[in-house]
Amino acid sequence: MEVMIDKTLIQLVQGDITKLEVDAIVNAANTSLMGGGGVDGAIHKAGGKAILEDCIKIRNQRGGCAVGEAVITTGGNMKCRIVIHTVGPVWNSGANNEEEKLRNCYKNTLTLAEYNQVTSVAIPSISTGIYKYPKELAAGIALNEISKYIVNTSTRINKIVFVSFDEVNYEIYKNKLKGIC
Ligand code: AR6
Repeated sequence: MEVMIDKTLIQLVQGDITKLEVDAIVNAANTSLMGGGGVDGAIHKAGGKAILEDCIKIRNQRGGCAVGEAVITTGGNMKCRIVIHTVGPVWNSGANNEEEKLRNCYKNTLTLAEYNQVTSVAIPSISTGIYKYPKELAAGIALNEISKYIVNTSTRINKIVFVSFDEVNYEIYKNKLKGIC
């Protein structure tokens, strides 16, 4: 499924983000930036050691990446030019400002993408795996933040791909996107 919001194409895709031919892909990392499971593990595996080397440099410079923030590395062996690593909140019943933190992930990711002349970006469903953010809520936040960003900025990002690993999440995104068109 795809729709236009202003001049930006929004696409929904089900599959493995590491295989996509886009300028940048987004990683759901942790504050250490030293890799992990889920999409983080898949990205480090597919991208190779150049990604970890960049992450180590960032750690040495600024001690990692805080929740809601985003940092950039090479795409290594993948087709994308860069990886934007953002750290989502761990779900704690919504009692710990999780929504604001997740919104910041999307805002800061797109701002950093723009700053690095990214024209197309693929984004997984941040926090909805190991960090257990409810998928429905997270998809609503993702689509809402991205639409706001497009409408409120004169963005040069011409394609944003939301990547769902599983069908359930893909259907959730599809229904939410229909709701905002
Ligand atoms: N392509 C696209 N989406 C994927 C892929 C993939 N290859 N693999 C998983 N997903 P998660 P989090 C989906 O757990 O919840 C790591 O250990 C997955 O189905 O990767 O933010 C980090 O180091 C889910 O919808 O990230 C952190 O410690 C979404 O990606 C922690 O997990 C996010 O799931 C971060 O947890």
